[in-house]
Amino acid sequence: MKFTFRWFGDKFDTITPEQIRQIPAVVGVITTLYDTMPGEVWEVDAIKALKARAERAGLEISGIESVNIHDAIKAATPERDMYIENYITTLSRLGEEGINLVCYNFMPVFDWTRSDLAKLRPDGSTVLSYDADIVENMNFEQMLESLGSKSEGFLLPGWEPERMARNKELFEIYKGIDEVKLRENLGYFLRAIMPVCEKYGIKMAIHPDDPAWSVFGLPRIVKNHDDLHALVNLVPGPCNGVTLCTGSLGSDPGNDIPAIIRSLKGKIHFAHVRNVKYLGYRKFDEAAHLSEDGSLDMYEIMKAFYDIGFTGAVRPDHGRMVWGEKSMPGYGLYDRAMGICYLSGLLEAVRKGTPT
Ligand code: DNO
Repeated sequence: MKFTFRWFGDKFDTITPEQIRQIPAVVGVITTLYDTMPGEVWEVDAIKALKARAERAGLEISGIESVNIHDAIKAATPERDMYIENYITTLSRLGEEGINLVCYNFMPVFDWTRSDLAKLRPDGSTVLSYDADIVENMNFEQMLESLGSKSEGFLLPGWEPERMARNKELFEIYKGIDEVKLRENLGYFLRAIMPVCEKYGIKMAIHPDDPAWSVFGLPRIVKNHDDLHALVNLVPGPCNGVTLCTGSLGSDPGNDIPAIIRSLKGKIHFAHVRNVKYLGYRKFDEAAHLSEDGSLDMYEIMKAFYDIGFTGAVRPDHGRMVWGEKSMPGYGLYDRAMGICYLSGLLEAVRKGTPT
């Protein structure tokens, strides 16, 4: 397993690669060109500059999260082939730079959702939180407004402002798209990009839907064990795999995360490891990474990754906001750095406790 840390680039992040370099065990960043829009072709010079920036701090680019997918591809509108061509060009440019891991999602219109970005905990830290009673009593615009007002001026990863401005039009294009159709569209996309992925050895790692259920009536197809297996069977081959995000899948207590990890041996290309605390039906807070702070057994999770021989990139995921830090919601330095120390400690314990 290779420990990595998400970094949004000098222009958007409060954290520097030099700081990341000092977190024990971290060898690389997971990053993106955060000011490109879904569908845009990435400039070669911009990719090279990003890589050089990470390398200047002694880090590699371990993967891209994300090369976002244009809604025309997800909804199969007439422009989808053009956007797929653009995506292929971007992949080949990344491949030329030796970047061989790409995380993406196939959630219609928007990425992850929460009802609160800074819920106060008894210890004085704040966390991202989801309460279905709040979300289901809002329409999409109200939710956008509410998240925007709570983000303290920081961009929300995955919520591109330009895309959000088109949200009405975007909801329209998904009329008539159910889960079956959405999965077909994903298959069409994956079949088209697999040749370039195989040429460069680029592992495509789909991110699960977050939370793991449909929100605002939009179809969602990466929620549980069966969805993940449908995805890997959709297009066989070494480059089609998953991002095993314990927090997204873990939002549904019906998902047995260690069992899902074991069932996907060889198909997990990337891991996001974090904890969640269940508060009731479709209600949860994000927690510190520590098992006892939430509802997931983090030791069993790390053991499952170890047992299947997972050697790919792993990163800590959303942290609490602690010690007065101000940063993108979920993406402060301190709690994620604590998280990575804990995860690498668990891994050492698993490794030493497993007979060879
Ligand atoms: C949230 C992230 C997601 C993830 C995308 C992948 O914090 O885990 O935004 O990056 O869904 O495309």
